[in-house]
Amino acid sequence: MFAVMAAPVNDPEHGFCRDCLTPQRSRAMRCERCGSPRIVRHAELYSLHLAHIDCDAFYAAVEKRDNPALRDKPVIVGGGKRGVVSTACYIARIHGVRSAMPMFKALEACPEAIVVKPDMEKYVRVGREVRAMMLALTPLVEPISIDEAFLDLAGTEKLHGLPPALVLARFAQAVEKEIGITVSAGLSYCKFLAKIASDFRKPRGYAVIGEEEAVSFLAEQPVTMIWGVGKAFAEVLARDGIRMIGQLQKMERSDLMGRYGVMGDRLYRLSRGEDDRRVHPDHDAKSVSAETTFDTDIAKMDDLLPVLRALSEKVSARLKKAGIAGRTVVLKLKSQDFKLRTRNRQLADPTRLADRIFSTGLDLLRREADGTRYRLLGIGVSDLSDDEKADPPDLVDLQSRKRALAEGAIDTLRDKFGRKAVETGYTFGKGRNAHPPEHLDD
Ligand code: TTP
Ligand code: MG
Ligand code: MG
Repeated sequence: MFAVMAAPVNDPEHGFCRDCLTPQRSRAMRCERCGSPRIVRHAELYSLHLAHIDCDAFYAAVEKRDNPALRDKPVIVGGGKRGVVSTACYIARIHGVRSAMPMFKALEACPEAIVVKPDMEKYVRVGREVRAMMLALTPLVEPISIDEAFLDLAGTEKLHGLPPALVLARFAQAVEKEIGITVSAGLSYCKFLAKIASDFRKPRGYAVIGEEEAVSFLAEQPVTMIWGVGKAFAEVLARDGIRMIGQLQKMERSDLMGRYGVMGDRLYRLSRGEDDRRVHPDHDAKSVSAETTFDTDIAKMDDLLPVLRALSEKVSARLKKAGIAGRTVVLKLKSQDFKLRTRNRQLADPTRLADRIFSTGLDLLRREADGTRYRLLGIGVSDLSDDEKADPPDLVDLQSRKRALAEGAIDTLRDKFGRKAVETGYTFGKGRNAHPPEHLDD
């Protein structure tokens, strides 16, 4: 029999399949297309956009990827000087092995485990690869540790042609395929619950916590689920008879603050699912810069200038992409005899504009154009911060305001038609390096 009326294809209650990403037309247990049981359904599935992603048994997963002989074995990564477990794969966890456990205890629990020494360099590299894939989804990625980050996917539906919920599932698949490890994802309306959700169905998990259910869901959870409630504070709460978040929900803010100070306020808000912290893009980097080494050494200002301009634009593009700005402009020069010169200048406000980076760099460069032949030129900004306070409208300097507006217009055009489409006066037809090298080293 055929259904008389087809249900709407994107009905959140019908959900989609995490394996073939097909939106479902009914509430059947298995995917109507591929038969997979991995269906996600949730009333708020297509309206939530705050995600938390965390790799599963990260170090161990990387080791298994690189040595297939380990795949079906219990694996513990750790040892070294402190003799503790860094992490254990999920097979070893069945036997009770946990992070931070002394190695001898872990081996008592799981004598057949294979112990692998940590290779931090490798984990950092893989962590960066995962992060780069996140940044392809949105610039709003806030790394929390080597293997996890928050992502705000609001407003990315047009870009991806999919709502955040599906983008997230597709991302998890892509990481498996391209990097060879698995991740778990949590989707919610705030950071607090997105993080809880990603931990909820590990490994290869995907969980959704909506606004509607937040309070009732939290009521059933232990207080240790609240950010900042560690072992010691949980004991303080336990002494006051508070073990579950539901108990906090029944208390007044003034009472909680009277007892626990600032932390009381946090308990009050988080217990009720109130968390308005935004996702702040990566501020780990101490500076953002670009540099290039010339084929032949350059001394003339006319030849250095277009290169400086191109590099400033590159730095600016990166800052804009990451939603950050820098307050100190740093110029770097290496002379023919490999002597390094760095010069910097602090601005009144942080900037992300190519024009301000360039003109400040130019001032610094003029003093160094003393006939010395240079083999390398670099420009960057440090003192990084959010771009919220960057480049305030400058009423005194109308000229710079105009340039900032023009730059916004150029960015829009470049987004649309590519970098080459718009040349500025400096990068176009001046000096020997009129067309700066295609490849600008980092
Ligand atoms: P986690 O994300 O906490 O743990 P995990 O990825 O191993 O397992 P899962 O997320 O699936 O529960 O930490 C990431 C890595 O950080 C972990 O692989 C190893 C390292 N780590 C330590 O070295 N010591 C620790 O105590 C913890 C918790 C993690
Ligand atoms: Mg992890
Ligand atoms: Mg983690």
